[in-house]
Amino acid sequence: MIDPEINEILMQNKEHFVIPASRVATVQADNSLTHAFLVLTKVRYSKIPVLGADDQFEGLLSMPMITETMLGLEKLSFDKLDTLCVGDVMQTDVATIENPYDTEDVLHLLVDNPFLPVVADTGEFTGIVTRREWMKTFNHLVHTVRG
Ligand code: 2BA
Repeated sequence: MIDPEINEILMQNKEHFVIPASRVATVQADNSLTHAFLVLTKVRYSKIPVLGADDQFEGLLSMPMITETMLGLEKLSFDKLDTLCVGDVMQTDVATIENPYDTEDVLHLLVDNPFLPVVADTGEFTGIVTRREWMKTFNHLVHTVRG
């Protein structure tokens, strides 16, 4: 269990915990892989959320998931990029959180995941919690706690 006094200091930074959906780069599950290839190249993030109808969270997409479909025996082929869509290749076994302020849960999951999608109980994607923002929170903590 996290010490309540420590948790209180962590929560002083709580307005920065979530990057809202409006500021997160995403693709739609029914987008072609050609479109997704261009988006990932442009935004430069290694993995981004995939959304379905009504902003429902569907999964995550990275460039290797796309380039895997281009591998031939001796050369790369772009042929499948227009016939397959994001939903065909995305990762669906994804750790998500409903409550971004559940410190215990978030810290455990951020060990193995660089970011966590925040998903409401309705399935709607509302934003992400990133390691970067949490590192800033820790920085604040270690400069605040006195022995
Ligand atoms: P990565 O793309 O592997 O990025 C690792 C770290 O590199 C990021 O950590 C950030 O500090 C920096 N970084 C990478 N691309 C950046 C860019 N275009 N602008 C600014 N900084 C960039 P975090 O900020 O902790 O993000 C962790 C992961 O969360 C990222 O891993 C990415 O997969 C995802 N992510 C973060 N912000 C995002 C956003 N606005 N839209 C979509 N995905 C995002």
